[in-house]
Amino acid sequence: MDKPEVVMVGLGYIGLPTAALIAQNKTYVHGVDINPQVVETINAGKIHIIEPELDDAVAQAVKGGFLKASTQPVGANTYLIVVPTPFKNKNEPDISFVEAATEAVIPLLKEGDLYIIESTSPIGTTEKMMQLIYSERPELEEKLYIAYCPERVLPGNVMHELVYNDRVIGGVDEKSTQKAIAFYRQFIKGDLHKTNARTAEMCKLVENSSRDVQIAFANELSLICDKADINVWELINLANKHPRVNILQPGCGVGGHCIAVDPYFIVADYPMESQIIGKAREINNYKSFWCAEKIQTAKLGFELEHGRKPNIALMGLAFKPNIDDLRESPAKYIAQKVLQNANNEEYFIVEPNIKEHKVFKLTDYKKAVSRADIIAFLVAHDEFKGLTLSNDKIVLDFCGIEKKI
Ligand code: SAJ
Repeated sequence: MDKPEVVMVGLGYIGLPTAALIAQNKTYVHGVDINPQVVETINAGKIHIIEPELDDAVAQAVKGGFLKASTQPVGANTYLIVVPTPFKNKNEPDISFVEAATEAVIPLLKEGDLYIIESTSPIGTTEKMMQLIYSERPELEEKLYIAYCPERVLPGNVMHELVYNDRVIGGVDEKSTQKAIAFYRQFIKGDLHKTNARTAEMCKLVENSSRDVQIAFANELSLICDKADINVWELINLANKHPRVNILQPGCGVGGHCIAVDPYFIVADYPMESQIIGKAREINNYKSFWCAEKIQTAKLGFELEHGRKPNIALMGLAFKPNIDDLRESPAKYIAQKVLQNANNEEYFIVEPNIKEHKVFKLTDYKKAVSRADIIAFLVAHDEFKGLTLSNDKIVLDFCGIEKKI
């Protein structure tokens, strides 16, 4: 491989597709990951995550010599930081991976280099990293370009959205913003909107918090409608006939590694001000607990009525429909909670998008539905739509499969 122009630190769900996209453009990319197995897999032209079209993109990039992975960064012109920002203590953002990635590239930086953070980060992180860089390399002060540019791709459609979504790009100064825009312009067909680093950081958090708040509204309605004996699906459909109303769908809670996480980055730093954002998180978390309780109640009711233990089907484990990703999944949480209270009932755990799971014994969805007395729909996978269910089944439709309560 020729001298890399780009170093990509973090080869996960966003870093690897982005590296492949840049490499497809015949720009040399040196990918870095702390996991040697990930590095080995990528260098073999293979991938360690499931994402449509990513396998071909990585295979081509590696074969063409434009993408190489390693556990260590090397010198380049542009450094992209795309590592996770998990939680520490009680829902506080942990930027130690961003710090470690930055520390790893600091010795390699030279005048005129571009350093970009894409990782979801609390407000002020880019400025903090700038201070860290200049504290160790004071001779580079004002001589680097430093910017924040969050990703906003939807899992399952990453390769398309990476190219066509608009991006928000915020430098620590105007020249950094311009330099980062020129970099992304090479690969991205969506519009590139310029701002400052703090606004770009907040923008990412706000996008996901906005969706979380809107889903919380739908989930709150589902709790009210359950008590008020109103079909929430019909209600939302009717309310959405208003030209300026667009309510989202209730479900069994909010999952994934973004929407259920990012709002806490605002709440942790601005707890007094972020009342709605914090409450939305509580409502969406409570909705999962409520679903588990509903299953428990249905189970006890069945036993009282029939004098025997019911068979129970839990339909879906993924964090949203038609994917195999179980990270932060409310359906998985509900299954765990229900199984903790198991008392000799027979359970059928269903997840058509995965073959096997190390904790849950999986059952085919048709078999589960035919053998169960209680069917709890947790995820609206396509396979579950249009199933014929006999009238003697108790159906708990948490995700709108039947659009009946
Ligand atoms: N959900 C509902 N009701 C709805 C819509 C979603 O309960 O009406 C639930 C889903 O079942 C799931 C959760 O919300 O559990 C999140 O799913 P999602 O499809 O809304 O979002 P993600 O997490 O797959 O991706 C989001 C996207 N952000 C926004 O739509 C604002 C994506 O564009 C971001 O790039 C991604 O987060 C990220 O990486 O931050």
